[in-house]
Amino acid sequence: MNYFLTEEQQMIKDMARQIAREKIRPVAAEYDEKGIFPTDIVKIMAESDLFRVFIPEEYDGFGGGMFEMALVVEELSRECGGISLAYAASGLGTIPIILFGSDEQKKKYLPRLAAGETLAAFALTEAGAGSDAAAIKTTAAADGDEYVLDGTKQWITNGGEAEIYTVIALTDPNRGARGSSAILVEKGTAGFDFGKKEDKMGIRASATRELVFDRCRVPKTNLLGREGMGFLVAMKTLDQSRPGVAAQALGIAQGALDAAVAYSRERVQFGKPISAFQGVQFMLADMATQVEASRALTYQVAKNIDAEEKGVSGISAMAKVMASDTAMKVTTDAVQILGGYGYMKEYPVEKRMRDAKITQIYEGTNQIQREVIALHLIKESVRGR
Ligand code: COS
Repeated sequence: MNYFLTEEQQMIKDMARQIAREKIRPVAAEYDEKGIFPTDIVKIMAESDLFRVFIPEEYDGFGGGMFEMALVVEELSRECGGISLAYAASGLGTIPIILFGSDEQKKKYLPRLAAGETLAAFALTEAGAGSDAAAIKTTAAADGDEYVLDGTKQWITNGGEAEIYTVIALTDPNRGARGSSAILVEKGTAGFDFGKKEDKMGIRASATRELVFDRCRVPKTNLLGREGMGFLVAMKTLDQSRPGVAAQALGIAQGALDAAVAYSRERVQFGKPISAFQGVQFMLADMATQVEASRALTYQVAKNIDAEEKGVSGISAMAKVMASDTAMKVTTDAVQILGGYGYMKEYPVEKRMRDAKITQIYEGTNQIQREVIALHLIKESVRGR
């Protein structure tokens, strides 16, 4: 379907597609199997200016937004949902700086992120605080003109690889969600270390690590926004970033659909390519319809976010739910169409099924997304809209 991209958006999409085909495709299976972080591909993305697309022009970006980021993430994810995540998770870590950073903080960090010299990461989750994001225990105690961080963050994407972390920690542990703050911490700061690297089902080329803070001192000037705004920073960041997960899911689904269509034309059974059988045709038709519907919703939601529409939590959650449930369904059906071959590592669909699964879980489980959508609906109804 034609989405009437501007010339610049088409160029961005084409550039991401080219990198995906020429650089990611040849290494995707190996990086997945060995769990290799794609430092080399990140460098190529940086040289091709892909990290600039969602950063404001005054900080060396191209001035686009979530829509441009989504175009890139989708194309990269068509070849590998793990490698694309180094890019997407850096986007997630950059959003709070764009939304809540002071001019000084933006000047310090955004040009480096735009150039792709360094990656960012976002650290909210802890062992006991996943869906219940307000249950975090990591503290940031004020001491003179510094904060002293103590605690452990879990499952942080780009952990160990990123240089800049937005960490949500309690500056006032007695006030729960309202006592949390968002604080920037740089890799290399004394008292900031990395725990074990996780061995995952999918997205295996991406780095998922613990962040361990042990009397880690950072200047108070690293605070994003004001003290007590941490939960708001986290929620607003996730409202913006969830279409990014949708775009990743969309790319994974499109890649699986492409593989299933191609295979169905080549695989001959009962004297005909299996694409001639209605049972397979109906599956492909449903897969394509779900992918296109997810794309339309994801693109539109990203555009609404970029237009600074208020109250996007509901539609942002819808895009994430729709695209990630689609990715799970489409990748599972692609494995079915490839049959026994689909189950084998030699063929590139079982990996897509493994990669798709996380998109229903992270940046808020799809159960949490449905809760967000329902609450939005009810609030709108109370307001009589
Ligand atoms: N934008 C702005 N404010 C928001 C908000 C949003 N999207 N969502 C909640 N808030 C505000 C609420 O309005 C409320 O403010 P007041 O205290 O002034 O009334 C405050 O934040 C607390 O909200 P609520 O009571 O709804 O918080 P809950 O603890 O019940 O949690 C959910 C709400 C479940 C939506 C939240 O915890 C969440 O998103 N969880 C998933 C976290 C997640 O995505 N984790 C994945 C890891 S991060 S990669």
